[in-house]
Amino acid sequence: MSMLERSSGVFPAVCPLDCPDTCGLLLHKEEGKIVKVTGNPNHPATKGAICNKVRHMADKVHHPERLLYPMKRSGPKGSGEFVRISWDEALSEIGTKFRRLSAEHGSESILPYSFYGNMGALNAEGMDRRFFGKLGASKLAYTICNSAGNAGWKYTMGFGGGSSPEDTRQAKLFIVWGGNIVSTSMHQAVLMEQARKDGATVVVIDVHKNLTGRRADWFIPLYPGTDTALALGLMNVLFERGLTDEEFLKQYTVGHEQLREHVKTYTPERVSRITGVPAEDIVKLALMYAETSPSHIHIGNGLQHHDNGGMAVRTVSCLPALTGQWSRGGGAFKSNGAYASLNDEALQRPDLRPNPGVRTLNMNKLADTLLTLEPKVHGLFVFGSNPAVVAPESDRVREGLEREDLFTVVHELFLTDTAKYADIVLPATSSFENTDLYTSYWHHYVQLQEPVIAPVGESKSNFELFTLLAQEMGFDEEAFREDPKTVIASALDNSDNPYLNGVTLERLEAERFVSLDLAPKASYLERLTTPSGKIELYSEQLSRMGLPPLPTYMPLVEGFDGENKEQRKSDYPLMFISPPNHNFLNSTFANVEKHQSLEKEPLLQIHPQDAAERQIIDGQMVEVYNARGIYTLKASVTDLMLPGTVVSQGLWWKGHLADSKAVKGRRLANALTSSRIADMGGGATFFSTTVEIRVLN
Ligand SMILES: Nc1nc2c(c(=O)[nH]1)N[C@H]1C(S)=C(S)[C@@H](COP(=O)(O)OP(=O)(O)OC[C@H]3O[C@@H](n4cnc5c(=O)[nH]c(N)nc54)[C@H](O)[C@@H]3O)O[C@H]1N2
Ligand SMILES: Nc1nc2c(c(=O)[nH]1)N[C@H]1C(S)=C(S)[C@@H](COP(=O)(O)OP(=O)(O)OC[C@H]3O[C@@H](n4cnc5c(=O)[nH]c(N)nc54)[C@H](O)[C@@H]3O)O[C@H]1N2
Ligand code: SF4
Ligand SMILES: [Mo]
Repeated sequence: MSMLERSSGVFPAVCPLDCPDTCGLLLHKEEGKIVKVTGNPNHPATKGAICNKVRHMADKVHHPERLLYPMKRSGPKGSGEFVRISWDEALSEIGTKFRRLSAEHGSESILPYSFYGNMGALNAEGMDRRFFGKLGASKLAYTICNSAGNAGWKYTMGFGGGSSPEDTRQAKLFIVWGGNIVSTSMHQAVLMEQARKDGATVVVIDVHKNLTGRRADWFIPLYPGTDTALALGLMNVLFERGLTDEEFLKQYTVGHEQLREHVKTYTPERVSRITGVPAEDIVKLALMYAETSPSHIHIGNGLQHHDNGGMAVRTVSCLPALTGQWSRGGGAFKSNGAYASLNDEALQRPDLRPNPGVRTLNMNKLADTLLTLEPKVHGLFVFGSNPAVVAPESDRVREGLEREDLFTVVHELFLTDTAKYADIVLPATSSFENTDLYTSYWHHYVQLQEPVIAPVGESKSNFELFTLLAQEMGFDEEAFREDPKTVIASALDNSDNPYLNGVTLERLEAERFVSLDLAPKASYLERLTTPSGKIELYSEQLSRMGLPPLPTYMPLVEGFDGENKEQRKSDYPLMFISPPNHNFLNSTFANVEKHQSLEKEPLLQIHPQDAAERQIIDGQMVEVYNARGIYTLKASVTDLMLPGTVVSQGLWWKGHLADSKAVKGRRLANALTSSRIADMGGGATFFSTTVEIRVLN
């Protein structure tokens, strides 16, 4: 009997969330329902420990507000008024509309908008890519998360993978740079603690003393967007004092002589003025980095959500080369996604697309895409994402979603703020109702999910939905009839990726989690895929793009550093940082009572000095505002940041205390953020945001 057929029992599963850890789970099922979620103790990397968010996942899967059937809009866009329809009606209405839009405006007037609400390869980037490709829709650039940082890493290192989790356990110096791993990658935090027990020093570099910073041996606060300068200051000390590994530099890097000259201007004194980090601390950290081996730098997502975010990650990722850490058991991590890269040609079938040259639209620009882009987008299909909450410039995104001439379909588990703007809402299964393949962008195990419970209500997986829509559109290729396991087998068959050797569907079925083949990792330094095949301290590629070829500090477009205080006299003299919180996952769980109660309510952390200047007292309701919008929430006066920076964690959108009449419509962090594009990779600039604050009257 399959797991699905057995009404009770404990069954293996995979955490589907967009989190590096990709935990092995156990689902406890009684009478066809999941009653409890625990960690799978047999998983080699996550070892049975899971976070609090997912321990309460059963509340989400069987939540009374889950969408159960297709619906059609019956009130104004955004009102949330819908009437039930059948799947047949829904599919036929979407098909009719898509055919008409293609005939009248061309297929590029249709845009799929999705992200990784479910990380499964088949549901997040499989059948959907086939369908919208064959349809000839506009392509989406998936840039909202880590694309600036990943690009920055790749200009330096080429290959999109770094230190393995197991290696970080050996570190004697563990630096967390712009990340909050206690909340966002708990198993990496466990390895950090184990390393510390064996004598490692933990340093956290952040604009805000987050939960990870509070555990650090040394917390180093800095001004937002100044990480490049800090890393250049460290390089200055390393070169000036002869602390670099010259043998390593000669053998494995290009551009070290130019870099040595270039960093002379980044003296600790100058870097101190820019970053707010005392000059003696810059020297101390450089000496610590030179003298401690092995060392590990965990590069988080925070430093790259900035105008200069690509360069920030590029610059930090040069550091291990300067001290030869890559040959001493140390290194750095930004993402390990590339070790497990699948056969995308087989999975996504780009060959089905009739118009390969069609435009690609940057998802960070959704507001402009809906409001000003020509030729217009007339059809929007959203799944696995909640852009009305998570995308920058949310007031304008919502204005775009209100367009009467826009046909919007949203496939979701819940009536999110985005779904409220849909013409057609379709119910989605949770990942525990599907078959899917999961890789991790942190550890090295591939996992299989098979259905444990039946689809709730009339919900359908993304995979099934797009096969049905393909039928509706009359797409008769075999690619739209393949079953999930066939697709998994072909996605794993990737001759370009030696790390996938021996990872097969059959083994996954028998073993559930299968390790990548790590033998090729022994020649990591020979496998770098930069144009020179070496670590590129100097990058010709960047030069050709009009960016500085050597790591170079560029001030934020919107924002200021300690050297550039004039801008602080502007209308918006504070920097607003809105990183994830502990109990939500982006906007997921923000509508589940358990998770809300753990977070209580949105808070604005403001420094006592900034609060005093504005006569703000702890616990008062305040309005954070700029030219883009207003966010109303409660002030929490604290010195966890340098003066000039304010922080609010979590993407709130539903049912919290601040969601009262007085602040209606003013409850979104992203009302304040800009949709400017970062220096590299088309990345988002959420944290390069300036604001002013007043007491709410
Ligand atoms: N609990 C929880 N876990 C999550 C998520 C979640 O929402 N909640 N989201 C998941 C996703 S999609 C992602 S991408 C990851 C992200 O997880 P992380 O890589 O940990 O990154 P963030 O949490 O976005 O930001 C980390 C830190 O960057 C800091 N920061 C902001 N600007 C700067 C700067 O200029 N310099 C420096 N040095 N620091 C700065 C912020 O204060 C914050 O503490 O987490 C994943 N895991
Ligand atoms: N201000 C600010 N904004 C940010 C960030 C920040 O730090 N600050 N972080 C950014 C980052 S790093 C990211 S990655 C993005 C994330 O933004 P999103 O990708 O939008 O992530 P979530 O908010 O988790 O929304 C995912 C949605 O997918 C739905 N879903 C889950 N599984 C499935 C499925 O199988 N099928 C379908 N159809 N739907 C499903 C969930 O119910 C949920 O509503 O947000 C970005 N926005
Ligand atoms: S969200 Fe991350 S830490 Fe939590 S269970 Fe999922 S993979 Fe594990
Ligand atoms: Mo993300």
